[in-house]
Amino acid sequence: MIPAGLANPFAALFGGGTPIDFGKNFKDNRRILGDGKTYRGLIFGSLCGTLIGLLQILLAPHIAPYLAGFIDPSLLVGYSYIALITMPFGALLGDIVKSFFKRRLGFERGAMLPIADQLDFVAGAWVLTFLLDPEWLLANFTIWVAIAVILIIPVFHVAFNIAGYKLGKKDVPW
Ligand code: CTP
Ligand code: MG
Ligand code: K
Repeated sequence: MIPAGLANPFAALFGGGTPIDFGKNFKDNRRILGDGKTYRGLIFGSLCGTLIGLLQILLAPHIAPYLAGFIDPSLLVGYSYIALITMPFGALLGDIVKSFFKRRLGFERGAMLPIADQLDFVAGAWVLTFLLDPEWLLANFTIWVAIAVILIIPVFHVAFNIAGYKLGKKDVPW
């Protein structure tokens, strides 16, 4: 989940420039996606997420011996090179789909839409990975992992958004 969760903060850090919707409006005369969804954010956000995942794979054999005895081995997630790409890329696709619906509901770019803003990336990451590597997703993500992820996310979401605001990378602290 770390590569998926970091994709959006990295998009905020390196994003900007040409918006994915090229500034165009939808039938309702509102932006299709808005200026908050850019090609640079999508590309660098997914790329950085994948690099973080590679780093995890490299570090895992060195960390695992220290975890043995402390945590239930069934909680250790094996890796998949497909998921390494689909988790962060899917996360940002989920974020884009959410923005499409946010615009249709009349929310401006950056407006807060609780729950959707926090869970968009989880839905996107899991759906895309389910489509391309269902075996890995179903083998590793039990209901308990899903519950843990959903409980932990709001904490990180708040922390990262405040950090992004303080760094001047976000206009609002959410
Ligand atoms: N970002 C980007 N490209 C993406 C996703 C994010 O450039 N594909 C950058 C944008 O600068 C964006 C910031 O990361 O403003 C924060 O992302 P997010 O909170 O997802 O976007 P919002 O600005 O809140 O826009 P929206 O209301 O559409 O979610
Ligand atoms: Mg936002
Ligand atoms: K988001």
